[in-house]
Amino acid sequence: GNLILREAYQPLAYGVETVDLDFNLDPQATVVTSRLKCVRNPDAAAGPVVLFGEALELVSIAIDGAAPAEGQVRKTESGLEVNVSADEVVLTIVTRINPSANLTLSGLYQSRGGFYTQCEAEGFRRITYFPDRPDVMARYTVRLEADAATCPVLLSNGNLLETGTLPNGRHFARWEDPFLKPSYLFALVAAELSALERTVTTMSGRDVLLQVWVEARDLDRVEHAMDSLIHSMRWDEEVFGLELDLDRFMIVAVSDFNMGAMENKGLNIFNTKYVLANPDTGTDLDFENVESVVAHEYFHNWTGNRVTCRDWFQLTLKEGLTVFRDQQFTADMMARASDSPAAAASARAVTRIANVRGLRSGQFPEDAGPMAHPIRPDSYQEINNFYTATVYQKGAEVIRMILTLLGREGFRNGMDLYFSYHDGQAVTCDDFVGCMAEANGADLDLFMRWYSQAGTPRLKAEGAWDAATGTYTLTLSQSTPPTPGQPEKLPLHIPVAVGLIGPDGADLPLRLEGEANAGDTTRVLNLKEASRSWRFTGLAAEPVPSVLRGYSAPVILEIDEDDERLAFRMAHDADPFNRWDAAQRFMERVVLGLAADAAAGRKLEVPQAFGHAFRALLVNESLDPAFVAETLALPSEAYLLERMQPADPAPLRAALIHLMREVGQAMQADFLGRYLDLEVEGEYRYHPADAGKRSLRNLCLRYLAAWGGPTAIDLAAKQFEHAGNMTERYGALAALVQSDAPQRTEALAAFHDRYRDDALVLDKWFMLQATAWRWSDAAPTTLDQVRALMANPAFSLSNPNKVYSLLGGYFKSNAAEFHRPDGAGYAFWAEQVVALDRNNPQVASRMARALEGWRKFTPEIQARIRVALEQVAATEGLSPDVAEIVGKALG
Ligand code: HT7
Ligand code: ZN
Repeated sequence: GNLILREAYQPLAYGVETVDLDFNLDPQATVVTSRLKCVRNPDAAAGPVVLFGEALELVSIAIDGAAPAEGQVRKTESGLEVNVSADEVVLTIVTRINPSANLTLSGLYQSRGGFYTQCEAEGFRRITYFPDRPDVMARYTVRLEADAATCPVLLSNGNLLETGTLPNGRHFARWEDPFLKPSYLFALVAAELSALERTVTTMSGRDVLLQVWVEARDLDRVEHAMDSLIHSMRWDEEVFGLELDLDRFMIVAVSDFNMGAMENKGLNIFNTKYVLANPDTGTDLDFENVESVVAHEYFHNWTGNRVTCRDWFQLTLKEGLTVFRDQQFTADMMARASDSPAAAASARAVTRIANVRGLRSGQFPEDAGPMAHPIRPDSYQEINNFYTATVYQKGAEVIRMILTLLGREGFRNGMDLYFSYHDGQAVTCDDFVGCMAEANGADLDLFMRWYSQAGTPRLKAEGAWDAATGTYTLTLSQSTPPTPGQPEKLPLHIPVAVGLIGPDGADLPLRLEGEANAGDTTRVLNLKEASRSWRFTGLAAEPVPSVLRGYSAPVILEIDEDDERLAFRMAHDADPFNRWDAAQRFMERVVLGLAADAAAGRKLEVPQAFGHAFRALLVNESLDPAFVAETLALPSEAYLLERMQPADPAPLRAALIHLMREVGQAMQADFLGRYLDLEVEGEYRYHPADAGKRSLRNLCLRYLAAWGGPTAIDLAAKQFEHAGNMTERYGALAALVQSDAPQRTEALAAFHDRYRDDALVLDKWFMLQATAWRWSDAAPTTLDQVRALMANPAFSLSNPNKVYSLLGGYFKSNAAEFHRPDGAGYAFWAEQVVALDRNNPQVASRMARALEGWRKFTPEIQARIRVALEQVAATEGLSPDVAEIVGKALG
């Protein structure tokens, strides 16, 4: 494929000052007239005006109002080049496009009769010829004309200037965006929608209009998105002093969307999944996701829009930073609802745990596979493939480490400096880190390696106790495994938060050699070399180290801890994150041990020490239920496969099933006791305290259902029947789907009937069946079920949400079924990837990525996967998106 290199960046010879767009909207033949004032860039080498274009029909082009001279406009592989000699030139370009035939969901497309755009990363060039790069920032005006009956609402970025009616049942609207923006932030919507509206006053006293636009039938599900938007605005004002800069801010929900949402200036467009939620249709998790995605897109207004990326290699500049901001926001929102400092700390930890779970199951596999890249990649073939867990989640971890190094105030000062220097500009990650360093007089040169080195670093911690001197020496060593194109790795600057726990379980005040007094109980040690030791003095007895508290760096911690020590930290670690992590480590050890036994045909037995430690947490009523639920939930299969060498899904699944069954049975009375105690009285509200109870309650139900005794199945069926909200209904269904009891079929049918016309809820129904574990060999295979579900009238291969739920669920969240020994899962994968690729390469590529980590499996499994990868790779007319994934996988 065509490789784009970061080092090859060059500014364009001509930028654009103003853009005036006119859309005559029609499903099959939309005519776009674009008037561009192009201006020579004094900092760039001389050259033509470069315009990108894709899937466009050029109707006409005029240069300063006149027809071009012979040879003045040249067609290139990627668009047009216009040769001009003046420093300023006005191009008037007319193109014709067919939104109804655009199934890529990039550019201008149709969904349920309306028109919507998605321009990031390179969709604008599918609308009109344009220097479609983020470093070209311009002022936009937009005129929209459409059929008034089918598209009564006409929206674009910025402020509404004028509306009016026209002959032939048509109408128009004119919009103006007062801020400079890159083309990827352009948006329009023309559809039949209704809005929930609020007016709020910003910190400087301006009244702004907020609107959430949805189909009229969904108006009873938008309140939470609106509340989330208002909370986000307040938070950004309070924490970063950042205010909404427009008079109007709009969110629009659309059913067909490739990703979660898009931060277009003043006109955020969202996948319905991240807008719509009410107690009957959305789980607590859905409410949480809506809140964080609304916040994420809103926060982009400053980190992304006011200051944007110079080129797409800098994507983490806006994405890592904005994910970091939305994670901080969520933690604050969770903590705010707590009634004591300890509860607030636990609530924050629960947010942190969710973030780290996501990193371990989504980003670690990426870092260990053929697509491994630094948070700022050096090259790509298709930019759409680089909206990755590495750029987003690991990018957020890197920002979080900067906060750890500089402290709250220092970080805020760095942010302030960043906006003072770069507002209205398209910049690089060096610019951002440069501001952080300058504002704090800090040296972040070594830290910059986090931007250039791929792979998950291993951090080894070893302790040595000297009873004679009361000294504990902690040695930290680091190494990063090779990744494609990066055989050798250099040491990174790793902030390691450390505590020492005394024999009674209490944290010890820490005193490093040479210090006069003991200080805090958690200290950040800055590891900058391959290995270094720290000596803690003044200790009365050998301490238990608690390393990498709060997960202070995105690394894999290697520390030798026996079962007893893990149980001790599960019971006592004062850092709630590490307390959870101790439980995860214990579970991982037990599960991988059982998997090895299963592979060797040995009898499976859960170690007693684990049972005791697990039970102690289960029955501990003084702990936040949300936290307990996290500590008792198994690590994800995706993460465990990463830790298993070689990965083998079948014995792993046998181990997981065995563990859940045995624990469920052995502790049935405790699970039942907690289940009964945790019932939430009163009307549903989305509140962390209630959500935590529901979460632990549903977890108890899952363990009980895993055991499978008749009382357990009855309990789940009863919860399903009497559920007062979706969290309880879905929790019960998720428990029942595990069983082979007749109640499983009944509940699935009842759920389907109740929500037969509700696309988002049916996505859950598809997903649950695609990801279900088979608890008996007598049950029909999941592949047969997935195939059958594809024939359901509610399923559609052209709706990304459906594909992500059913096919994504099967390919990515059901390893044992997908990797079935006959290879039928892979043949199905190849068939679906190729079919999807004909219409929507972005979605196809996301499905294709399910097999990128194939080299971690046993040789037999690899041999079967290779066949499928080669089959896809050999397909004619493959998109660059899928070609890059399978090419790198095989390469
Ligand atoms: N910045 C947005 C990215 C996005 C996107 C990228 C490629 C193709 C389709 C897309 N839809 C949205 C989302 C975000 O990070 O906020
Ligand atoms: Zn984003």
